[in-house]
Amino acid sequence: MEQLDLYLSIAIKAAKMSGDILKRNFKKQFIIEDKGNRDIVTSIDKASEELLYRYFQKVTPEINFYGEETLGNIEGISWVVDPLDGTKNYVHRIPYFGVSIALCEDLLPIVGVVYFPLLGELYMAIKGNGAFLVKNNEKSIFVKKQRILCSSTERIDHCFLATGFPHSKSQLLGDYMSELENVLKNVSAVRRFGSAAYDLCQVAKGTFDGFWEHGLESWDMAAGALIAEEAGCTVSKSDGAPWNIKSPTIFVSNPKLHTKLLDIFSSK
Ligand code: 2AM
Ligand code: CA
Repeated sequence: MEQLDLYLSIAIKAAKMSGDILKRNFKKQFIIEDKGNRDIVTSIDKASEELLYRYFQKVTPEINFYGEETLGNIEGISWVVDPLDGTKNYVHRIPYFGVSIALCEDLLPIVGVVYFPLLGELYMAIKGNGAFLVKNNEKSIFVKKQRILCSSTERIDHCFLATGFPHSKSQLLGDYMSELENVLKNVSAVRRFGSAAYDLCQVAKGTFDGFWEHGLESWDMAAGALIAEEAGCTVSKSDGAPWNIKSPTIFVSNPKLHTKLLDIFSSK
């Protein structure tokens, strides 16, 4: 087995274990703490990260670990994880949440897994090998691994986009609102789900033609960005320059639309 295949299977196992924690506790009572800046963390985010940390330390002690709740070391080769992406959805019992796991080398993802346990969808990619979706059946058994591809929409006025608000960074709001106004005047529609990992996987699957957000963190997008790229998307910063997991802005779309969309963003 190739080394990256091995790391992918480790990431899938970790995502399933973490996803089980998220699913099991979804309807239960849990502790909600204030992180400041109108952000929150639950005892389930923490339990999921603890599990991921322990598992990765045990099976890949040679690899660094960097998670949203405990941080760590992102340099060199590192697991970059969001133990619960979509915490506010989770707290409000909305099923758009999941666990996001990326293996990164020098700030670029090379393996990515995102699992949405209530939707029964697990997305995965290895750099250079395409992107895949595996679904759960009614008995929670994973079936039907299928290759996923981005959309082929070419017309801006047909374009269906996802975005996220710069919720915790209010200094970004003014520019974002004028950008959003310009986008809304040009595209077919814009949706906002509250989980960057979900948005990115939906662009990878061709549901959305593109996604953009400012003020993101590495754990929000590392795995989803690789999955989108491997599904054929172009991933960049908003000026078209190469993206990495420390770029706070991500701009993802099918390649036919990318330059046209960048033009709309730069003409605000
Ligand atoms: P989280 O649930 O892991 O914190 C980018 O939008 C990320 O910010 C989302 O994936 C989500 O990650 C978090 N987020 C989204 N909307 C938010 C909001 N209104 N307040 C705080 N965090 C939010
Ligand atoms: Ca999170």
